[in-house]
Amino acid sequence: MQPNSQTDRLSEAFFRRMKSCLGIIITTHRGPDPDGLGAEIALNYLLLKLGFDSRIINHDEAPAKLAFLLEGHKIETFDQVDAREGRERLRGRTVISIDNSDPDRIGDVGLLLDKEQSNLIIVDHHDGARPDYERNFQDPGSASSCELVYRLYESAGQEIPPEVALPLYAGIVADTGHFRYGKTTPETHRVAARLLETGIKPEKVAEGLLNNQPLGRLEAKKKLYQSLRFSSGKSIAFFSIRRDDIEKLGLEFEHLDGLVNELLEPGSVKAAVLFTERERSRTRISVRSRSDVNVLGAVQKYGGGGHKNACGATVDSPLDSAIAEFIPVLQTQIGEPTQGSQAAFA
Ligand SMILES: [Mn+2]
Repeated sequence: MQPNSQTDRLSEAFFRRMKSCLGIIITTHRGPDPDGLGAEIALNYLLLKLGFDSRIINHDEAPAKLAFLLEGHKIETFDQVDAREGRERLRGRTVISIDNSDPDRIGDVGLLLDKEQSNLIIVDHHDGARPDYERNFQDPGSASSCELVYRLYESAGQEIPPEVALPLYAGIVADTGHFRYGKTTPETHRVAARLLETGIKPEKVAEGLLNNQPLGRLEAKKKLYQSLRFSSGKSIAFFSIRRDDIEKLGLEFEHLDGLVNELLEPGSVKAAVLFTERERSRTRISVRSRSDVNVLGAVQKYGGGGHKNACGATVDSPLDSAIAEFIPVLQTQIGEPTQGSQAAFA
């Protein structure tokens, strides 16, 4: 994001709204990722420093492999807090949803929202800002939520200590695909540079994000590539895996993160899809595409969301029907001829 008067105005409005809050709960989408976690940690640190009553409560526990981001920081789950303190005591607090504009994706933390969701504030960079944009702090032009939170530190004139710089940097690295994706701007690099100036080690972040996988991920890759197929015009590559196979390998679903990107390695492939069987009649569809190919519309047909080149949806269909239904939709979305009555894929 470019530092400009609009974002300055938005961050001013953000802090103005904070002033009337009795207490703050920071949360992120289910299945927390490095950007959501990094931005939560940094925002919570900032709000505490400014004297607010703030804590982080997520629906899901952070994945174990991201423990290196959480060192020295406290993130609670809704279940833990509910069991210990009772959810009633948390009512009336402002809920800040980070890296997520959809209240349905914050899981049980959404139970703390009032009927009109008037105690919800969104801090997010995903495409498709909500119509009540002014109330929130959203910038779809920003490469990451961590960059947005960095802007809040600047507006507040606060220094970023290394233990906060590390998760922020990790979120930026993760959401820009290591500074490769289209939303990576000069400002992204300037922010990253300032974070590195705190003395954090980029190799620690890279190893934590990339080379910290369980052995089973290699076995999962073998399974995935056995299932590799292409659309009839060969511009879509896709593979799939069953829940059973993931469980047998002792993996969680998030251990497959990033593998779908490998399918874009051939220059002729425009879009890539990973189908994951979540339950017998529930399938997760993860789509990636080349920078000039917008695939968001295809997943939005199924209530999904994300970015134009990286998005997903969860559908109530068994794995095989999800594949049979979605590939022709994606073909149409990217303009690949569906070749009349011919099968959509081989
Ligand atoms: Mn993000």
